[in-house]
This record gives sequence, structure tokens and C-alpha cells, in this order.
Amino acid sequence: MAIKQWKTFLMPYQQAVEELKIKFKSIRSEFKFRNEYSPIEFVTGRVKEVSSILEKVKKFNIPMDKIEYELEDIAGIRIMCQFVDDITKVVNIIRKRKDLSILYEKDYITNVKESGYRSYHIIIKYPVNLSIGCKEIISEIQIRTLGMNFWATAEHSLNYKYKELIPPNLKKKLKEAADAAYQLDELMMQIKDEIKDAQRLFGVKSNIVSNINESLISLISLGRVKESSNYQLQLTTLIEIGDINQLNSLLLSIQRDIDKYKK
Ligand code: 0O2
Ligand code: 0O2
Repeated sequence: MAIKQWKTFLMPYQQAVEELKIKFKSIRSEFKFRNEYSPIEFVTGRVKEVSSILEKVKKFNIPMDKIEYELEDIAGIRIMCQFVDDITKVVNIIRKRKDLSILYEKDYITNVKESGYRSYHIIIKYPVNLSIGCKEIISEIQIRTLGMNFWATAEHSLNYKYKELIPPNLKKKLKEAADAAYQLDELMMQIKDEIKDAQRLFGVKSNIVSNINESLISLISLGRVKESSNYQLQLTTLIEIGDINQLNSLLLSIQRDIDKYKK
């Protein structure tokens, strides 16, 4: 295929990746907006490089006119989670979606790969609307924890460098690192409630502080610069040593002042 033909062929894949990334990032934003814990930590995506497509075509003997059906990860989405049980939540969210259809799933968390690789893969069909009509794109969604991602990224780089002939001592270390990543995921699961609680508190505190800042701007716009500066000083102290109740009281006082000065 000539370069121009590749570009035309890959264009709908790029669109699929962009759309899917936005959709999964929006799920995170939705949870955050509701002040709820998000099982999605972050989302990345990519269209496979032409050189990697060609390598895989050669490795699996795929005829060029069949790559769009037989190469399932030309469009790839990766969803990272903090905790192992978030992966099930994300899988269930994906299963309920109406804008894609699931072809099949591969559970490399229950069935860890020989290499030590762990991840949950969902192969989907996703329709993209082009100017020339609708095209169904096959895409692979990989769902994994941050620990699984750290290990897979490192192992992938080494495989790339050594062309799958990783020296035995390095292979042994990688296996140990895979075990350590597994242990880390297990440990994090044991303290997940504490972590989630801390993150929730941080989110609530950030919301109150940003509401206070907006209210201070309103006070200034009502000509109450001195009052606003006083509150600003109190806010600076409370951010360092205050709790949520004290910050809330400060917010209420400012809002009462705004109501008073508006009248
Ligand atoms: P934010 O505000 O950082 O959360 P594009 O939008 O196409 O230009 P793309 O593909 O979204 O870029 O970028 P990329 O590099 O694939 O990264 C995707 C998102 O994942 C980015 O967030 C990165 O900040 C975030 N990311 C990457 N690595 C990590 C990580 O180790 N931890 C965390 N928490 N986030 C990471 P956004 O979308 O730019 O927004
Ligand atoms: P990329 O884009 O470079 O990541 P195969 O190609 O034989 O591995 P198959 O049947 O196409 O297998 O699908 P499989 O096994 O589900 O793997 C698809 C993708 O999962 C791989 O894509 C990797 O991203 C990831 N993966 C699978 N096994 C491993 C592993 O042992 N280590 C790491 N680091 N990643 C793995 P590609 O083709 O490598 O492409």
C-alpha cells in the first residue's frame, strides 16, 4: 500500500480512537462531577504504527485485504484503573454501552500470560460516521491497573529491544517484577477504602475552595474589596490547617455577605 492509501485506510481508525477516548474520559468526568469515585483513572489511545501493522501481518501471515477484519488492535484504547476491582466495574460499564458492540473478551487477569502479562481485553466493533457513510471499526480496549500498566510498558520496551529474545537473567527479573506488581495490586486492594476516602475528602475540599474563590470575586464585583481581602486571609489559614466544616462555614459567611450587600 502506498503512503496515501495507508493514510486513507487509517483515517477512520484515528476517528474511532479520538471518539472512544473522549467517551471514556467523559465517564471519568461524570463520576468526578458527582463527587464520586471514578473506576477510570486515565485513558490513552493510539492507532497502530504502519510498521507494527506490517510486522504483525508478517508474523500471522495475514493477507493485506483481510487486515481490517483480522488485525483487531489497529485502533487501541487503554483504560487505567487504580484498583483491580475497578476493572470489573469498567468492563460492566462497557458491556452496557449502546454505541458499540462487543465481539469477545480476553481475561488475562484470571489467565495470566506466560510472560507475566495481566490485563483485561475487550474487542469491540465501533461505528464511525464518515462523509462517505458509516464504517464499523474493530478496536481493542485494554483495561488494567496502574501496576499492570507499569510492568507491561517496561516489558514491551524490552521485547522491542531484544526482539522477543530477552536474555534469561533479564527474563527472570521481569518475572519477579510481574510478581511484585501483582503483590502491589493485592496490597493496594487492602487499603483501597482509606485511599478512596482520602481522595473523596480532597475532592470535596477542592470544590469548597473553588466556590470560596468564586464568591470572593463576587464580593469584589460588589465593591467590597476590604471584606474580600479579610476572607482571603482566613482562607489561606484554613487551607493549611482547617477542616471541611470550617471551610464550609467560611463559604456560608461570604455568601451571606454577598446576599446582604446585594440588597
Ligand atoms: P489530563 O488533564 O492530563 O488528565 P491528545 O489529547 O490526543 O493530544 P492523549 O492521547 O489524550 O493526547 O494523550 P496521552 O499522552 O495518550 O495521555 C492521555 C492522558 O493520560 C493524558 O491526560 C495524560 O496526562 C494521562 N496520563 C498519561 N500517563 C499518566 C499517568 O501515569 N498517570 C495519570 N494519572 N495520567 C496519565 P489528558 O487527557 O491530557 O488530561
Ligand atoms: P502494541 O500495539 O505494540 O501493544 P499477540 O499479538 O500474539 O501478542 P493477539 O492474539 O493479537 O496476540 O492478542 P493479545 O495476546 O490479546 O495481545 C494484543 C496486545 O496485548 C498486544 O499488542 C500488547 O499490547 C498486549 N500484550 C499481549 N501480551 C503481552 C505481553 O506479554 N506483554 C506486553 N507487554 N503486552 C502484551 P501488540 O501486538 O504487542 O501491539
